[in-house]
Amino acid sequence: MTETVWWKRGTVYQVYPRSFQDSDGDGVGDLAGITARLDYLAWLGVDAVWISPVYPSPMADYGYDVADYCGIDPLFGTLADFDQLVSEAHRRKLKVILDFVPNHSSVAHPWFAEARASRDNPRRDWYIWRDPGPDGGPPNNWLSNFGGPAWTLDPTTGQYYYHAFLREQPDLNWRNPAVRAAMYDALRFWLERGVDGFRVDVIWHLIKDESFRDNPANPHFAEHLPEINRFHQVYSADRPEVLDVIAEMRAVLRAYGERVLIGEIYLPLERLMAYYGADLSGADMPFNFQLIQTPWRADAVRELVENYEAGLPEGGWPNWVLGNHDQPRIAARIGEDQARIAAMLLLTLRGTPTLYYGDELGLGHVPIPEDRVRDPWEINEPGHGRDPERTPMQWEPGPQAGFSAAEPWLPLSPDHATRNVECLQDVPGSILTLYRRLLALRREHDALAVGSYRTIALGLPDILAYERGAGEARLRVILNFGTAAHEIPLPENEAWTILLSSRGGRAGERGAGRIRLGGAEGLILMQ
Ligand code: TEU
Repeated sequence: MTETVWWKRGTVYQVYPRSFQDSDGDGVGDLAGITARLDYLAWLGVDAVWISPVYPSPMADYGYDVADYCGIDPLFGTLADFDQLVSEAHRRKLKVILDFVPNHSSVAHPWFAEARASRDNPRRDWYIWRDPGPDGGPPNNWLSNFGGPAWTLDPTTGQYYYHAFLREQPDLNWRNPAVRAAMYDALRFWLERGVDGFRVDVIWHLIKDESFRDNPANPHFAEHLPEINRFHQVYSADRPEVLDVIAEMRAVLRAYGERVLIGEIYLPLERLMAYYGADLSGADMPFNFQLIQTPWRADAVRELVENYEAGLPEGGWPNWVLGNHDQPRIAARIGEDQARIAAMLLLTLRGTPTLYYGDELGLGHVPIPEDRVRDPWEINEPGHGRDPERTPMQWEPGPQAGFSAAEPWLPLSPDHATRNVECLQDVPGSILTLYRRLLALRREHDALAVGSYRTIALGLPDILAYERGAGEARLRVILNFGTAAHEIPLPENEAWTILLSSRGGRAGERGAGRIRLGGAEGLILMQ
């Protein structure tokens, strides 16, 4: 039971670089800022930092529109700053994972400038061009994830180009071997600089239906949903050939040893599992967003964990995440008390956990005044914006919470004077202390890091309980999703010691048999 690959044992911490730490006083976070905060990440006890895109970009989608796959945007710093970040991270035994955005470039990428210049340009086929439909409109019914049609007519050549996201984000043609070769070279560029892996953006989108068939209507579409849900995205994404591409990508990484490939995949469980690839040739970790998508109830989460575990291919390594820069924050979804339970769940389930910066402070939904909206999705489809979960990290009680010397690009949470690292780091019962303690326990106990998982049936609807085991060691996790206290019936003659309570205190408490569990309390017990 000694899984040694770092990304199986390790925990990942996602940094949204605009919002972590500003070092040059322009109100936007940058690479030197992240470097300056590496000691914090080491103190917290994570193993890897995943950085959302920092490539040169017009920032139509805040970096997810890349104009050069082998550079750093001046807003974030220089390649020298990047190298510095990697070496300082490695000095602290932290891995660095880059966000790679291969599905689409920016319209400002020189490749696209060439491609759009003429129909016979050698780069034309690097993107996806189609003649107008019979009525002169878009070639098919595919929609943009950010609202409106996914096709934009380019007047120079009279053809439409395809963009699964903004019109500023034209999709690359991954059926073209030259595109693949260029993108694999870009991966090597960063691998050579010491990057430990990639989180690959919308990896399930890379290949589209060869004949561009219309997507079928979704009978469950409701007006409150983003427009993209009008159709099932069965032809515009998740095509079987994408798995060959991912296997090629993975092979590029493997040539450099233990580098990890994490794929961003929003698909139902059965399809998600396909992305481990035949004989595990695919993504090392197809991102598992199920905790974000499942209602926060003990029975629902229990079922989800069991289904996920059961659905894993032989040898496939699990992973879990509670939130990211596209999703309402966990504390906003379920409240801070339950966010603590969620932290305990995330860090005690079997599989690699990914934390989203600020969740360790219990950061919630930050209201964004109309004149400060930044996310283009919010502008296209009000109500779906992602700014509230992208606000600056809160470091200290002082001005701008220590994030910047200037007004930050997005507002701070109104509670930043108290909800910040400095105020919470030494407080025994704080959520930050809880996260740190959980991360430490994961390192101390093989049962948590790499052990087996088994649900414990207690017959209490609000309680989720499970056992993690490695060798002789057994740990029990008992999580109360409700507000009522319970006496938990454990076998009479079984002694236990509390390792951690989600509310603080109680560590070291011993007993046998029944144990008291407070409302909204989570416990880790050692047998
Ligand atoms: O997100 C892809 C994606 O599918 C989400 O936008 C999703 O549609 C939404 O969160 C609803 O669940 C990735 C990046 O994470 C996102 O920030 C980018 O905007 C997008 O790709 C385009 O690159």
